[in-house]
Amino acid sequence: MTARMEQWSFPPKFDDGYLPDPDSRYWFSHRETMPAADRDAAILVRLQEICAYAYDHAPFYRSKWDEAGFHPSQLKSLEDFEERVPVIRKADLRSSQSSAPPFGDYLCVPEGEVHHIHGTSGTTGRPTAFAISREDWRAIANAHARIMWAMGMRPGDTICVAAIFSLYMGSWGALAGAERLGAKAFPFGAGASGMSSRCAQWLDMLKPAGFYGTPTYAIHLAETAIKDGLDPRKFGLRYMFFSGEPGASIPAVRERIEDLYGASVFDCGSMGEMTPWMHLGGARGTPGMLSWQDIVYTEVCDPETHSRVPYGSRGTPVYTHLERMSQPMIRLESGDLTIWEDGPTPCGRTYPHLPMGIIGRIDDMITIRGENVYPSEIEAALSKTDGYGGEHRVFVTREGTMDEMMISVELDDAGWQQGDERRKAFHAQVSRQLHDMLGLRAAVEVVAPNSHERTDFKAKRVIDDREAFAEMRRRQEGGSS
Ligand code: 8LQ
Repeated sequence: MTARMEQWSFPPKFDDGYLPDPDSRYWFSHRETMPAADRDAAILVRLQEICAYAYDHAPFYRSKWDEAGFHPSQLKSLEDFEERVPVIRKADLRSSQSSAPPFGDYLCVPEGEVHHIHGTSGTTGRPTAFAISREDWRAIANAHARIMWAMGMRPGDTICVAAIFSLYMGSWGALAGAERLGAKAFPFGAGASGMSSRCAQWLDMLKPAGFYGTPTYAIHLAETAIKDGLDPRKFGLRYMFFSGEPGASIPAVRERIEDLYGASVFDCGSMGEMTPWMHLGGARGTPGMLSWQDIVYTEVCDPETHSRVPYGSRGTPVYTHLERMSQPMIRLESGDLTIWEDGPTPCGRTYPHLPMGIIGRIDDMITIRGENVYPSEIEAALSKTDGYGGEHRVFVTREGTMDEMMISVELDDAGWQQGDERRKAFHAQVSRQLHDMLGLRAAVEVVAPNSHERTDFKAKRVIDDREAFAEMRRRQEGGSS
């Protein structure tokens, strides 16, 4: 069966001139639609190759696996992989890079082959460097072009990349895919002051078919365009694909963006480390995201045991690269939360399916009076409320021994103009929605449109000072003032 899998080899080799038949909905029709069990058999062989390769080239994996009593020759089934191969965490990568700088002892190619260096933002501790070889960059471009094809983008389409061009892999990954697809790449970027107005102006001029950014930014950009007297629906966008944060798989947010622009919205994205990060990525006809298992083998696992949870259940994705040679990630624990369903999907692909996308980071879950809630669920509830002005903030604090939450929500312009009655009604509506959808009783504040700051990157809507509070209390109890 592997004989019929298109461009499937180890090390990966791609025909950079290849394009599918223009009428095909699939880039690699066999790889995408083959029986899942046959694909799993091919994945097992690839995992054996990748593990042997990593064991030979990366002291990082060799020492971890020796310690865990695993040797690649023991890998006879996907269950062996799940049971015997320990997960790795971002902290392991950081510590490997601090003891073997700059790329860690999991760099499996000579440093001379490194073609791009990217990395994490490093806002929490030491940043991690991603060293991507030339061949891996080609693999990334090929994978992304393939997934963008599934969303409906075609050679010749103009694709605007409206995300910051820095170490962030989002913008660069979208650009690499657009280039490989034979699209007209339009790397507008983001991040400098005044760029949103100029972006709206360029979109109005160029009428691109595709747009990439974060969902938060797309909403901000539409608001900016409208303020500048432009109609985002006249940009002529047909496909908008998003990564970096929840939103594109939250129905009310997706509909809001579709409505603002008159375009189809697709969700994608896993982690910078896992580039080609579009391996979790949407396709025309299937809501949410697919897990493109022949690019990155994803297991949705119990966060404690790291064993796969049954389809239909919640768990955390654990990722393994199948088409990367420079810093292959083998069982990287994401710390995110999702639900997976078995394929096939409405688009005819036989991959597992994440109908709700990624719900959020497990660590971001907030517990208020025994109720657990994710920030994306609050966003979903507010986005469904008539009159929602587009931004909100969630404040979590500790009063006495109780955690308290307050949600500050913008009312839209039309509602705000209507005065007190409407504001009160909106307040009641929001409180009811939060209670009915999430079981939450939170204090609500209604504020004027544009009260909360907008961003061109990933939104940070939760302000949680419980840790600072606990920290202060510990200091006080420890006797220092
Ligand atoms: N994260 C990323 N994509 C997400 C999505 N579609 N839905 C919900 N949460 C998502 C370069 C790509 O944009 C991927 C990326 O953002 O990589 P980062 O910067 O390493 O951040 C990874 C985290 O962003 C994930 O663990 C998710 O929590 C979130």
